[in-house]
Amino acid sequence: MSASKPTRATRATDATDTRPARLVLADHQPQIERLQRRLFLRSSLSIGALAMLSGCNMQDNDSVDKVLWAMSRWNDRVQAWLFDRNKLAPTYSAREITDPFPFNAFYPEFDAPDIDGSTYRLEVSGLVADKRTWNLDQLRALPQASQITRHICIEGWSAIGQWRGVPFRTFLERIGADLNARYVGFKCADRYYSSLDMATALHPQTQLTLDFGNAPLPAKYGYPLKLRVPTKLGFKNPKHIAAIFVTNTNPGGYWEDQGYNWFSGL
Ligand SMILES: Nc1nc2c(c(=O)[nH]1)N[C@H]1C(S)=C(S)[C@@H](COP(=O)(O)O)O[C@H]1N2
Ligand SMILES: [Mo]
Repeated sequence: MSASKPTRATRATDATDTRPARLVLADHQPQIERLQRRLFLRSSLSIGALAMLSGCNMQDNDSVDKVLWAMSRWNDRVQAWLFDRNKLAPTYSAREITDPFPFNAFYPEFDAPDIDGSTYRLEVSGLVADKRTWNLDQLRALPQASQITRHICIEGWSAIGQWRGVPFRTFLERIGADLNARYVGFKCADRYYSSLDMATALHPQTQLTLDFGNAPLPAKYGYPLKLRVPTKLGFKNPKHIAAIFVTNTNPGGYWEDQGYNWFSGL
């Protein structure tokens, strides 16, 4: 961090801020909470630890934020490096399925998008050979697989569900995606968006899901198409997918861009 380039504002605070660290820490509480969410630390970070890690003036909100984002990106790289592309998420038996399954979105259930399956087209773009759109019959004609896995939401609940659909690797191969690209991005019908590292996109349990239980996805659970990623937290499982793109530029995500750790692997 460039503690060597203080702004005029920080120099002014330096000279006058003789408050105890506890009060300075209180000023930065929202940023520290965001950092804790990114790093999933249970213990509190002290002002001293943060200052030491960053070598950064703790009175400058701008540079504090830059340090926190830099630490989160570093954390993404470590998690990506630790990710075992062959390790499977636990699977469960049919009698362990959670009923009723919880709904979650950034809006209430009655606002879930109402999509007409007969006119629905999935868009494909970016680093792929075949950019044709897909309708639901074409997606159902691809090989399908079923899984009973646990969905874990960062808000503090988890539930076991059954999903069926196209192994995402099969889909990426079918569209001639550049499998050496770094990211796959998702745009949803409700303005939600998210993205995955390519290793997770190619993981054997990552699924382009059409069915929940033994029926098409209900509106609240992502009709007509969602991504099921049992190796990631729930917010990295986009529902109501409208477009998929392959890219080398990190597309971020709805919660990711508000401070939730981007990798969020389990
Ligand atoms: N399109 C869309 N996808 C989304 C969300 C959303 O608000 N919109 N919320 C995410 C979050 S935080 C969770 S926990 C899961 C909830 O999925 P469920 O309703 O099937 O339990 O969807 C994820 N995918
Ligand atoms: Mo969530």
